[in-house]
Amino acid sequence: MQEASGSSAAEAPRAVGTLGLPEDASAHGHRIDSLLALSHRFDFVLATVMLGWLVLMLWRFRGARRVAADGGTQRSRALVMVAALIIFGVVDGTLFARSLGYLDEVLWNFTEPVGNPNTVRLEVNARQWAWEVRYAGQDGRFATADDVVTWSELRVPVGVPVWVQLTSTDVVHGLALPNFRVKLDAVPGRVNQTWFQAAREGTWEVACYQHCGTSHYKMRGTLKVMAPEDYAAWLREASRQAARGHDDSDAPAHWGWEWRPAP
Ligand SMILES: [Cu+2]
Repeated sequence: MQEASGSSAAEAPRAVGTLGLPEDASAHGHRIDSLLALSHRFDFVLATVMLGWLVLMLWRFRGARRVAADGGTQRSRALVMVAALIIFGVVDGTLFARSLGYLDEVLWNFTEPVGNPNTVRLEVNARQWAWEVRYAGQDGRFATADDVVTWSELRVPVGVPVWVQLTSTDVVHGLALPNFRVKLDAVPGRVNQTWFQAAREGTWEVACYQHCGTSHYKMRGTLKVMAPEDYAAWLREASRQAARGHDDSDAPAHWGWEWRPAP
């Protein structure tokens, strides 16, 4: 067990990109952002049409003293129904299809992290109120004496897949990496999985997105994206220190598990 940290949360930047979203520092986050942007464009067009229609009608009937709805004709009702179905099909159909594409090609597609020999694997244990992050250490295996554990500080190298397995020891927490468009529930008794890839170096924010108790706000951490050689050097030294300080009798510290296969 090694490297208790978490004091550096205040350093995390609050960069803001387009649409007021947190700056995207990931390889695939732009796909989420473009879906949101598309959704906003649909909203804008529909709101403009509806408000325009409202203003037009106010103008058209401005002199009327008594106006009663006549329910329209059969033809006008059919036209409204057809227009509503077309709008629903185009707007929701497009968003649905593109969301499915993202799920199939990125979020639920583990061929990239499984197949890439440089993939970094992390076991994350959420607890009230910190993120315990476990790295396999020099032997490449989890739940062994040279595992490195950091508190509320994730470290990953840039440009390679990061495969996360996540659980919780107490209540439901939510791992959020806003700059990487990652959100994943941490549920006691199960191991949830996701993956992402950092596009550039820097320090980013980690948050808990489930209200998990009175000190929920303390689950703010940092994600450090490092140059691969810096990451390797850090892990080598931390793993050496961890092996030296390993204590077999410290049962609560040994929460790691054998790496699970991809879902
Ligand atoms: Cu939490």
